[in-house]
Amino acid sequence: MRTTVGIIGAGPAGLLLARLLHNAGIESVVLESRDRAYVERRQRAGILEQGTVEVLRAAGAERMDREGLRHDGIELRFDRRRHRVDFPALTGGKSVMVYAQTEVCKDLIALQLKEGGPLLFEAEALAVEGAETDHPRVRFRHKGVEDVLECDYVVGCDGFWGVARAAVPAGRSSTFERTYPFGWLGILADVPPSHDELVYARHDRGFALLSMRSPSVSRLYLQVPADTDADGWSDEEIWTELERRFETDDDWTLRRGPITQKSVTPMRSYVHEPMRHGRLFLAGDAAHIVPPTGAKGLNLAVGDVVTFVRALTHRRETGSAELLDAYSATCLRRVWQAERFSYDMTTLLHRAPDATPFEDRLQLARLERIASSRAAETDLAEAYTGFPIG
Ligand code: RFL
Ligand code: PHB
Repeated sequence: MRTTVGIIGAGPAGLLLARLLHNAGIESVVLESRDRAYVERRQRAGILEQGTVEVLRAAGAERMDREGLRHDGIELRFDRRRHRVDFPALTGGKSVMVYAQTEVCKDLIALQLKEGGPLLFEAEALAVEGAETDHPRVRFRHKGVEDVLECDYVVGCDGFWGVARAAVPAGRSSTFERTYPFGWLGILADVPPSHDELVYARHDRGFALLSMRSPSVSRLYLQVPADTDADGWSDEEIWTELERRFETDDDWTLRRGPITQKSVTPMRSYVHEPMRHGRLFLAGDAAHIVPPTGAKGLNLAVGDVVTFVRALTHRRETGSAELLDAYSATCLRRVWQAERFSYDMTTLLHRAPDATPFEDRLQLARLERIASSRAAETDLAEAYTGFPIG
């Protein structure tokens, strides 16, 4: 098999990349180790930055505009108080959209199968070879049979556990990492969201987040110890703990409903530099991970693939490899801003197991600062709604 761009992974990064290349008239083949149902059901991100919405809209994902929910703010909850951050007022009109990653993937898969290049499910990449030559290859196994995909470029969109990153020699790369001593217990529940915007709560018992998937489905998270088994929490215990952490001095109440899914996610910050080795490019979670508190992971993946497509188009139109050569540095500037913001949001809102009373007071002072200073609040609103791509 031969193609121009070999794409490993059909998460949001790989699927969007295939679509953008198709729209630019560039051939690609996508290899995905899992089956279609698995990719379409994996519960993850919920928040799209305005820039991400614009990219997806231009790519042809039109259902998003019918079913996505535009959000103009979030609520910070601490000390039994509520503070709303008004995005458009602070950022000159920007907002975000609640539209689940599952739906983004369904839309892009449907488009690709209808009019794009090959998208192979149950095709596991085994290794990337020849990244330093003009003819990189991906060795893969499709439904039990081994094969080779010959390419001009390979883009590793295979997430944190993929194989692409391993093709960069250890002596040529650096990694920067932090793991947190807690995770998130996430649930989906068949109950209308108890608030019309997301609520990020800091509580002495730990962080809690109220999000949603639609006007009738809630998505909620609780900070739990990193090694927690989701099945160790009964539905009753989850609702009671959520209620405690969201408690306010007014008459706000949390609506309960049947829990349809629960799982625990570890929290990590991670960056692999550089994001390119020869003709192998890394994009999305394959190159970097942020803790989900800032809602940045999927949005970073979108920025990476947009940057790659711009660079490759520039190369084909002008003959200049300047933008391809700048790919890693261009992406990393935005990546590190998202790393910083996600770290700040995480340490602002979570309670570390060994937190001292001094640190508790500092967290409250940081929150108080955001609630009382337009400058501090604007900093949060700008980062949350997204930094420009490129
Ligand atoms: P993905 O989604 O992990 O996709 C990688 C794909 O590669 C496949 N793969 C392989 N295929 C072939 N051969 C191999 N050897 C392969 N190895 C792996 C995998 O099966 C998979 O299909 O990476 P991608 O595309 O870079 O997308 C990144 C996002 O998924 C991720 O950053 C976000 O989900 C993070 N995230 C959030 N991001 C946001 O922007 N906003 C949010 O609100 C948000 N909330 C979240 C999140 C992530 C969470 N979890 C579970 C980690 C909330 C949570 C709880
Ligand atoms: C989600 O809806 O899954 C979600 C929303 C905001 C976050 C993280 C996850 O910060």
